[in-house]
Amino acid sequence: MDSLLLTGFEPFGGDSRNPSGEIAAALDGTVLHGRILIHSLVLPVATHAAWQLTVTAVRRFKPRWIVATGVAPRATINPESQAVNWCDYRIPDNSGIVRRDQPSVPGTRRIYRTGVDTSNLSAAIRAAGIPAEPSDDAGRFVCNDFYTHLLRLTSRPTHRASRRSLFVHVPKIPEMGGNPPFLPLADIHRGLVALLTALTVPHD
Ligand code: PCA
Repeated sequence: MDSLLLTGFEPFGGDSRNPSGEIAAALDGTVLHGRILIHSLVLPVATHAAWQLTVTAVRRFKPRWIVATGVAPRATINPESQAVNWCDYRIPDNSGIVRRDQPSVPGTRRIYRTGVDTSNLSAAIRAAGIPAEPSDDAGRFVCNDFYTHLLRLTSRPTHRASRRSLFVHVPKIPEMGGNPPFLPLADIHRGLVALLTALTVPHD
């Protein structure tokens, strides 16, 4: 059976919830199209530790797709079309590190793009009744930092998940409090299942 690695993050910045990690954990063991097994990881909000765990899981599960998710104050689900190789953390990560004005990976490209069609996937989420649109800015915090590492790894043509890795930002849930916009957890869950189903649809 093929596999798909799905990651989400733990809560951070004083929040007690993070829908990305909760939904990743809930989808662990789900089978898509009767032939693709989801392996999930809930990652610490600290890029180095999160990336080490991901590399270990990629070696173990050899996924054909890697979908990473995180929460951001957005009104819609946003498949991210690119990572910018630049960090400018506005708050410390969960290990207390603040990376200001520095590259994520020194001495390499400034921009990494996904090979996945973010417009198609957004349309698939909307077809399930959930608001979605592509984004070209994953921020300058841990999610973008992590996405730079992910796209750099999977830009190698020989990688099993070459051009099949993606980062998705999801909105906050109402239980997190603070300012809207929010989307209910069940809606984000449904939207991500629609995305994963469309991403892995068999072409034969
Ligand atoms: N969102 C943060 C990091 C972890 C998460 O869920 C971000 O957008 O960078």
